[in-house]
Amino acid sequence: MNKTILNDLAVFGGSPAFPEPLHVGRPNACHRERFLKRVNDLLDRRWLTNQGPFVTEFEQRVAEFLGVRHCVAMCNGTTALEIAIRAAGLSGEVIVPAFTFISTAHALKWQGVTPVFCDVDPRTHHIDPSRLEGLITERTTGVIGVHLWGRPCAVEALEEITRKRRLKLLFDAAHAFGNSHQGRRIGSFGDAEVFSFHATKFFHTLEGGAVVTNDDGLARVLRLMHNMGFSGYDQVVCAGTNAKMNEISAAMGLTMFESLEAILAINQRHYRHYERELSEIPGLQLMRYDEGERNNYQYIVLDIDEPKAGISRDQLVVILHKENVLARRYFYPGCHQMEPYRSDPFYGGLHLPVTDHLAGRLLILPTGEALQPDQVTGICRIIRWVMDHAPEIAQRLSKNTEGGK
Ligand code: T4K
Repeated sequence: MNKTILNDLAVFGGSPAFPEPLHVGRPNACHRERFLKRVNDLLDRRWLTNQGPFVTEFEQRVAEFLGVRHCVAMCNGTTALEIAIRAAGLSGEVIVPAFTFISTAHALKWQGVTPVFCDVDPRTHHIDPSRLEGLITERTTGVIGVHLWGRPCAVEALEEITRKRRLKLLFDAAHAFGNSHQGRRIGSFGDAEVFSFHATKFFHTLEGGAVVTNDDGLARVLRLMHNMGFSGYDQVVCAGTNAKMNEISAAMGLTMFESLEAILAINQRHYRHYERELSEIPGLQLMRYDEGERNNYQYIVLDIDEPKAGISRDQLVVILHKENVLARRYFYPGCHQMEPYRSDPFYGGLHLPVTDHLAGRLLILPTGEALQPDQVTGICRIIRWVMDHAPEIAQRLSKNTEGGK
């Protein structure tokens, strides 16, 4: 793992530091015996989906855990967003950040609503409330804030603007399960909040998601819409789709709850480890969490300031990948630079300087239960070594790229 000369780097022909890839988003394991026991139970019961007992229990656990009145469990986070959008009656235009996973924008588009991209605050990486009002038109019906990296976005400012302008407010809380804002768990802000329980989330149900809300009327519509509008046998009261969570996913969710504290402790330990190892390196900054709040620490976000670091984020990603550290460029490029938005004339001339700036310099490192402390040490050792030799490495990499042209 030790690198002493440039040629020791895998990118220049050396051996990779790790024999197997280290992934961002490697699923956390649950207590296998308890999960398999639940799977056996549901098979014995022959109740596999359609609001089975595990889904009902899972919904109750989530609602209790978050301190919210209603939880409707769904088959994934993207569909949960779509249903929240429909159930809340969003139409026309809805304002969202472009610095997010593409699902946030696509969920609107898929429902025939136009996402209007707002730039983000460079400090928080969240939708910038000071830019919001300038984007509101007579077609605007709502705002979707994203608690990116699990850090709460400007909840109060968004609530104030949307209340004043009579707009709906949803939150994409895909990253924020278990986290808090001013001591209150994320989940009960706005009209509704949406979680993802995808396998790559620290708390998962294989695939899965949920919409949570304190609004009884909205909860009723969400429940109808996620099951084809059925209100009982042979009775359909509105248009709907099939977005139900199945019993195996709920069994996984219930089992994950039993490991939640242990996984949070591992994530926090890894985060502190990275913090110790990567502090005071010129040009590198590890994103901080508000230590006064609950945090799931599921994203290790590193900011690379190329002029100070002497190497670009993209060069560092190439180096790490060759060493079998599959760091990710979340969220590059911003949604506005992806199709169908990029070539849609509606977005012609759209300039989101902060989004583009962040998308060009952030890097996400592996964490989670599958990662061992000595692997964190190894990842940091490579990064530090690269930073110590950044100008020479960057120069050689650019030469190689030019030579390859
Ligand atoms: N809103 C936001 C803000 C989101 O971030 C997301 C999802 C959503 C909404 C939508 O929720 P879902 O509809 O997904 O429930 C991943 C996840 O697929 C996605 O859930 C997540 N955000 C996003 C941030 O990351 P990719 O395309 O980067 O994932 P992928 O397939 O490259 O997986 C990451 C790594 O994990 C891989 O390198 C390998 C490893 N892996 C993955 C899976 C699934 C495993 O080792 N085992 C596995 O089973 O999107």
